[in-house]
Amino acid sequence: MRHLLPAVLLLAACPEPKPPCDAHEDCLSTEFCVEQDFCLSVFDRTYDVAVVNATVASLSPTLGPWDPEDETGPDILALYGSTAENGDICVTSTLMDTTEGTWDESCELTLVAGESFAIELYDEDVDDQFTFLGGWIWEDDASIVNLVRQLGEVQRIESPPYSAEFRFDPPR
Ligand SMILES: [Ca+2]
Ligand SMILES: [Ca+2]
Repeated sequence: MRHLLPAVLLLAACPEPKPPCDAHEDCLSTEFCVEQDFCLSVFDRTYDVAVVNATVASLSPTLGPWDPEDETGPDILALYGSTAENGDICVTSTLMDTTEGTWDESCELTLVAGESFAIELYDEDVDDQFTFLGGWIWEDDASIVNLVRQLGEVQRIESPPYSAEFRFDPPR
């Protein structure tokens, strides 16, 4: 018994190992399982996030042509990120004259617990005016954890006639 105490003290001094996992469910509700190996917190972490493509209606919200002046299609862009004041936001480039588009770009976003995540689609007009078309919001931490748990996979959301595909890639 006399020799036990120093050994216990030595163990306590070692850094605590990350809990091992095979699946996300093995982690805490605010964590995700990395490479079936260890759990990491979803929040206070920076991801590479992309809106991969989007589709909007063939008619404008007023049910007329999109750009009456030149009779061209909508000029779509996606704004995505935190809805909190001073939260992280990304904006795609604008795809001209199309109701469906694909982006080959991404942007870094830091997720913070308690902040909602949203994807919003806009039509860009002359004089830097933007018309909101449609969008989606993930309001609670649990739904955002679920997005991150599909890390690296293209995820799809739709509310006809609007749809978007997006992807969270691993933290850099
Ligand atoms: Ca146009
Ligand atoms: Ca336009």
